[in-house]
Amino acid sequence: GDKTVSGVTATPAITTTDSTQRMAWWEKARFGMFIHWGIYAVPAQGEWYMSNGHVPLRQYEGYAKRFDPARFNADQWVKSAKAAGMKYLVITSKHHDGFCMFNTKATQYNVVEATPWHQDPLLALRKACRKYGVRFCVYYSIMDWHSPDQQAADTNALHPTYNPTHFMPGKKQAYITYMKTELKELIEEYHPGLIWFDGEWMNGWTEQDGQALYHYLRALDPALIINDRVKGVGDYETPEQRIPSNGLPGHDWETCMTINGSWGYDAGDHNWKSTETLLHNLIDIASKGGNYLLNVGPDSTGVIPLPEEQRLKAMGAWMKANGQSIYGTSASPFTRQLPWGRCTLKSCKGGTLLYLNVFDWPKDGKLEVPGLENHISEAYLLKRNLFGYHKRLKIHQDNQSVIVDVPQSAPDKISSVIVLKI
Ligand code: FHN
Repeated sequence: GDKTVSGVTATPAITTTDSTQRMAWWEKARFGMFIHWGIYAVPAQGEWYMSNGHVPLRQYEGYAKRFDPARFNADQWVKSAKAAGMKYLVITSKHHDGFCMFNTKATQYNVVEATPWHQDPLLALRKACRKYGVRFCVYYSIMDWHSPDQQAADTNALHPTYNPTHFMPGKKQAYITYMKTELKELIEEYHPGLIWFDGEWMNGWTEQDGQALYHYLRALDPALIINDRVKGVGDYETPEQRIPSNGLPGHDWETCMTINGSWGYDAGDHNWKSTETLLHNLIDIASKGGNYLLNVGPDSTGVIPLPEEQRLKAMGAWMKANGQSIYGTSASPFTRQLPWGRCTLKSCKGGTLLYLNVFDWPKDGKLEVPGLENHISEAYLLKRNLFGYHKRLKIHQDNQSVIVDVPQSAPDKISSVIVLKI
């Protein structure tokens, strides 16, 4: 509902009536794990290597024969996601290279038949997600550099460029039938909570094609969430590697981001973002009413790189103590950015909770909350003391602001949460 505190207006995550139910779990989740994993982990130069490296098709297929991830452990991946505070997991079922990481009957170019490993990681992950209470979801690329129905941009060149492909003459419908076969398998055998489309920019794929595919999938599973990259339609928007400065009011949206600079495993990319940056991103995104889909790129042995695991663990420690300021919240009611941090909002019995995530703790012990008249019935630190109690805080009105008297030192070095009950 629309919570108006004088001078500020809540911007609830508005969705159309028919999608409210469908989006409910996703809007509450706020935080998910993206996984880019495929045979591109063998050359270990990222998921675009086939195109960027101008690798001829037959040579690239050779990486499938070398894909044998002996250390893969689905439970370990899902437990890492859960421990980080992530509520859903989106894994690449088929990236642009066309290699299928699930046991599809639509092509033999898949992880069970074309590798010496002969295992289905998506089946294992779906089971592990069910076991640990994480929502299993899949990524699927419309652009397909391996499909005989699509053609690389320039096959005459010594080293063809694969992006963007276009349909071979008269083959578009054949490819759509191929996609529908695989998507039906994914829905009926792997039961994803959402399908994260990508590669919609290939030549010849139109908004009408996207809408037709969306409705075909909607008929197969009315609860299935589908992102906006199917083209021309979608249940939520997907800004990438950036946070829209004012969020996307009136829309569901999710920022996806890498921890280093690469989605798929790149052995040479050590440009890891700090845990502080990642947590501030999560808090900033939630304060704007969005979700954060944070990516890991496992290597060819089936292991998530240690720097990524370490950051996930550290984020989980913060989320364990402060997650209620993220989960199930909606965007900040303040019409302008707060100088010291971010705010999220949650309805509660008898009123509204404002969660103030304070990045820059006031040196003078006075936290000013501009534009908030004094409707506050309670103020306390979210962090509990040894006896399990929250520390209550004193407040007073100062013109158009509320001043909260806070302890001299910040309870948490990355972000400390103060709760105001209105
Ligand atoms: O080309 C892909 C890229 O490899 C990666 O999958 C990202 C993730 O959002 N999507 C595309 C680039 O926008």
